[in-house]
Amino acid sequence: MLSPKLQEALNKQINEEYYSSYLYRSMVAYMEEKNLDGCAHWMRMQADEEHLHALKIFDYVLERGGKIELQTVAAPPREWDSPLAAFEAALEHEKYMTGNITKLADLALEERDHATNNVMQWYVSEQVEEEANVDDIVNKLRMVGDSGPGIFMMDRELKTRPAPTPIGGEQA
Ligand code: OFO
Repeated sequence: MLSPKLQEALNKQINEEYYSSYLYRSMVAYMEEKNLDGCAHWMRMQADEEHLHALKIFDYVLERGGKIELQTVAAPPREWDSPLAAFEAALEHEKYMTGNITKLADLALEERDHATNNVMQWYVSEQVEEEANVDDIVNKLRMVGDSGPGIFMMDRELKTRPAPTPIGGEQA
């Protein structure tokens, strides 16, 4: 059985993951408006992945006999100053999410709930990968600057991002 504190924190994290998905979905729309198909595709894959992150915790809470309490998902921003600014915002957001996951892993240890800590370790590794991926894109976009051909190449590269693997198999 989940402790009340952990149940509340996991429900909050479900909301954070849904917000992440919503944020990236908003970035999809922004990139589409800029005719950056590859950037839009990358954001779409990220939004789908965050949705899977929410579902993984959702299913875990149910598996532990916990109560799901879905909350209102806040509206994300709709505009950024540039595609680079959107990716910078994505990087900041992932750092924020890493902080949330770390707190949850700490709480699981405090509550001596090793099963929840185990699930959180999956998210810890996932966050390392996500931060590294977005950081790489931010660095490349900074290098490219205003160069049209550079942005064209980057956009083409981002279009190759594969879809996340659904939960149940080995998840992306
Ligand atoms: Fe990228 O945030 Fe989920 O965990």
